[in-house]
Amino acid sequence: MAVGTVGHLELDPEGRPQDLDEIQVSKEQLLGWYRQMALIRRVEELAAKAYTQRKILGFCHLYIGQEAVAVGATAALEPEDVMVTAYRDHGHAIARGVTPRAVMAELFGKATGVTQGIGGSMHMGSAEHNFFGGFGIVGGHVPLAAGAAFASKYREDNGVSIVFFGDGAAQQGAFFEALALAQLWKLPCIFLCENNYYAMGTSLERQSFLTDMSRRGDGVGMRRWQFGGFDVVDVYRNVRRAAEIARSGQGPVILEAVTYRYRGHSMSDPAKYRKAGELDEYKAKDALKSAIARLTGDFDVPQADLDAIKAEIETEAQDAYRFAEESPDPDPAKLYDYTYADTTDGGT
Ligand SMILES: Cc1ncc(C[n+]2csc(CCOP(=O)(O)OP(=O)(O)O)c2C)c(N)n1
Ligand SMILES: [Mg+2]
Repeated sequence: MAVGTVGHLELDPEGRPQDLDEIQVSKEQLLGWYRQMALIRRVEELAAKAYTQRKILGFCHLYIGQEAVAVGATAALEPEDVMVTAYRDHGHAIARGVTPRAVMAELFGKATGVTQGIGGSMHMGSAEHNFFGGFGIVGGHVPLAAGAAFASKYREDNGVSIVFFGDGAAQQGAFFEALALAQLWKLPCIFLCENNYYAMGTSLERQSFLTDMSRRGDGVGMRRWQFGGFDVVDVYRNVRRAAEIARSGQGPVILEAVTYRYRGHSMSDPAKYRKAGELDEYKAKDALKSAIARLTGDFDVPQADLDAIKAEIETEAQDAYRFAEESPDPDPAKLYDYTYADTTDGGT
């Protein structure tokens, strides 16, 4: 029995905890999440502008439309928990606490970027934030989270790992292997599929028989459920419950957040493959609109407060852009740092 629809997918309630509404969310929490989502979007809008001006080169995959997933999921975890994601990673970095300055400078390939301008758009990462990337190999990053979860279990440090991946990645071999071992060893890991309906230009129905990727867990006996990923409060509640399960030693959980990306796959994709009207249908469920509706409806937040947040965000995003523009390029002498080991003087 379906409990509702999100887009053209029926939401499957099987396995989903029934007590999610009991998880309280305060006005301050929701204001913070709204601010983060709006900031991520504005930073990416400016990144898109910089890309068209050739200030950002190489690949650049925007997260616009999916912000509620990264923000809600990050809020549901502890700062010590390990987070791993794919190449659509700018929003996850900011949600994890990396500054917009460090993200934008990384996009510009500058020395002040979060990975010193060496990684670029697809390889955001910050050990300080327990944010382990940012990976370009589709599905290849999923076992890394299982490995981090293994480390947590081995060290008994009470940590949980989360990995974000796409619907396309849920077809990849390394992904299946990670699921199998994580379940066998009852690792504290959350596998979170951001199903945005497309793997590059290929729609979900054309690339997968099953369209609820949480069902990938069935084959290994993993706890799994699916939820709508447009409302940050929903995301928070679902991931909170998954984290409680994983942290309590009951083993991993695989979740699917149904979401949608507004832009093309990357900056070079005009996204002409979409069905007519599809984009507008999803924009009606927009994460920022949903948060505003909750803030004004449930918490009586006045419009003036929301306007003030918007103005702050504009200042912060513009500051990040200027900072990136004015920052120095990386030192060419450091080109091979972190690529080759130094074997001079007997080093190995
Ligand atoms: C192993 C591998 N195969 C193919 C590619 C090329 N590729 C880059 S992104 C992508 C689609 C992935 O789609 P999805 O996992 O749904 O993520 P989304 O882009 O929707 O966030 C493909 C096939 C790659 N980077 N790595
Ligand atoms: Mg996808």
